[in-house]
Amino acid sequence: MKLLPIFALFTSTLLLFIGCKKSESAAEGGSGSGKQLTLAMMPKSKGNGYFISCRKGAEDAAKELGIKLLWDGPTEPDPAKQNEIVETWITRGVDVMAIAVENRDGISTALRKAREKGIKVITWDSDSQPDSRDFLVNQGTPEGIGFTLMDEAAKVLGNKGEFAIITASLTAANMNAWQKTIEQRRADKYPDIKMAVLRPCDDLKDKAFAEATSILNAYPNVKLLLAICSPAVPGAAEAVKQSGRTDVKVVGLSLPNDNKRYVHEGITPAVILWNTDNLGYLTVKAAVAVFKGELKPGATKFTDSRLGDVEILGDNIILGKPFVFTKDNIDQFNF
Ligand code: RAM
Repeated sequence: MKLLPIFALFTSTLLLFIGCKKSESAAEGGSGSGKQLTLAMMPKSKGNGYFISCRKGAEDAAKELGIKLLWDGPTEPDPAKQNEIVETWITRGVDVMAIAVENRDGISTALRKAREKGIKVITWDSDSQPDSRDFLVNQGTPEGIGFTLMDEAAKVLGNKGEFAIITASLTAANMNAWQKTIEQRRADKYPDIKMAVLRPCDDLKDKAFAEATSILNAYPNVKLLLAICSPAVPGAAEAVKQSGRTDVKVVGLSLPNDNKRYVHEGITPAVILWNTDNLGYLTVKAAVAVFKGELKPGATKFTDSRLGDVEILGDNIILGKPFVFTKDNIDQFNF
């Protein structure tokens, strides 16, 4: 019986030593053990156009750095599947992981386990528990995104009336962070605006369509659908279109290409987003820098050849401010 703790101690010391060896001298895409550095990167779901768009930037950065990029995840949002893939990557002994997290609390144990095995872990787009990763690559601050959403919603509503929120899930950290800052902004600046109801759509367009349709029927005073996940904006807009309601508008976070027709038809006055290509690109650059020991907790900026100086707030690497696409500028963009 007495042996076990010693064994565990020995093993963990040994694994710690291997972990250190891994990150030493990882120049030019190497993992320090002579083999190519392997970064395992996971979207919330592979079928979501938003993450497909992020992947392009990730692939470009990986090519630039000469590293091996593993891109895998559930086809549709599935927290258990995310855990499963993390376990597979732990067994495989990847060098560093970058995870866009569906269920903040559900995945954190697996990520801590990866770190105990000497694997570097960061999150991107949506966070895990902070003690289960080094950094979050965040597309914007919660205030930057939540306040922009509420300000655009207020503009459409004329600073009064009711709106509804269609979110992706109740477990995703990014969704919960934005809901908080939307409410903060509403309470601070728009007391005559009321949030009538919030509905999750599992980050699926068809489900967002169904949720939007039931909101339109159940909440006749709701004049704006605030869709804070990318599949929900075109889903909600199609629901408004098919309902024939001309008194209800849609605003939300989504890709310009998926919403151009609804913007030009006047159903969606504003689509808000960031440069998804740069988000994927920055995530790879940051992950490799963490692995190489070039980016450590406490850093206040990250300087990159393509993106320049990127601000770091605490343990959040901030891509930048969101952009508002409208009928006047949306055709200038193609993603
Ligand atoms: C969906 C996902 C993602 C979020 C975007 C805005 O694609 O929920 O996490 O950042 O919407």
